[in-house]
Amino acid sequence: MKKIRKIDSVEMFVVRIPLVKPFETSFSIQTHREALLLKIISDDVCGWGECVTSPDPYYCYETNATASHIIQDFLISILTATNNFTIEEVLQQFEKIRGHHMAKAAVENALMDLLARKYEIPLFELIGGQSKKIMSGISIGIQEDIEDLLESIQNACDKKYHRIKIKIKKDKDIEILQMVRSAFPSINLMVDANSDYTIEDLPVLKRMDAFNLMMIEQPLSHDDIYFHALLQKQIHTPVCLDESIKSLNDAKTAVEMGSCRIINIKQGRVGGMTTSNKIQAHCMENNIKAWSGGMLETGIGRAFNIHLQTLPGFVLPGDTSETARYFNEDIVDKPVVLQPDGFIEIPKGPGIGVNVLPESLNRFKVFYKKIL
Ligand code: OSB
Ligand code: MG
Repeated sequence: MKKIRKIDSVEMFVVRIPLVKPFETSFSIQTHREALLLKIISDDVCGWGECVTSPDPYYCYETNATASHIIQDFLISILTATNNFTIEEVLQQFEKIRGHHMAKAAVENALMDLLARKYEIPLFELIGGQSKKIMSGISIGIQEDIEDLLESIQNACDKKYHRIKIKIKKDKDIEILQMVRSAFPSINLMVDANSDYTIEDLPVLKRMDAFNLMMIEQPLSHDDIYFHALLQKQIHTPVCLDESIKSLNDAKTAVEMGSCRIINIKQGRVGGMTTSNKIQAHCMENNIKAWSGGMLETGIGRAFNIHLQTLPGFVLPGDTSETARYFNEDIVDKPVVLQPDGFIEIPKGPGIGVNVLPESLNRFKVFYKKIL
């Protein structure tokens, strides 16, 4: 069992990086990625983690402020109270804190990177994955103008993205899908509603069956599992859950109830790589397809998502896009780029394989605190 001896230092940063274009969903318009980062050092080895929270609680209840509170006032004290520990042991202790999976994931991620670097292996090896090319996927925000949407889809096709997801919301759905499908009859297409509908909207959700979509992601409430099961029984298009799955137990419940045929595993949302690994294994055993979601992560979180997809349950392309799709400049040394066939290479080297650039970190930094 790979162990960490003792935590020597913990630092927290918040960086605020402008997006190349605002990103609109049914719940917000984002112009920047404001990311809370953790740097943990043990025996001169350093690991980085990124928290997938935002400043606001519109995607889920956690925010940068709640994560900062939970990390500083609870999680780090658990870490410093033990020596010679495995990550599983730490996670077991984290369980006494209810929820706050994003805060927990940030700490777990930093420990994962640190542990892989300590043993000089790439992160995918630490989690038991197989080296391979990673599929790409792009998530296109809600566009004011249909021409802009069609152009973004064309650009994504030209880059050979393996699947295209478009954000929808009530009254910005059927008409848009008709236009997209007539312009692009055969692309791998899916939609993400970010919880904008209720079961009363069944008629409109049924109409989406006409568009040969790979799936409808999170149509109903962010905390619902029951009504998604009713919905899945009445539509042909696979339902994919995102917001509703915050833990292994949620995934088991959804599978048991038939609430979805696909799960979007965001490692940052479910508490980290370890839980994601368990969820993908559970999906495989139950014929549920999984893919890796994104939260507009910087190069740090993006690298974790890439390594995660070396596990066999990740059978569908995820929201893993090029760095340049979101940022002109990032805080790590290796941007994510698409190969001519649309695949992504795992960054080489120990740990997550990318390194934080101190100068860029400093330039985008809006907050810093030495916690330990
Ligand atoms: O619902 O998947 C989502 C971004 C922020 C919050 C929620 C979601 C998203 C995305 C973009 O769809 C995913 C990405 O490219 O990182
Ligand atoms: Mg989603």
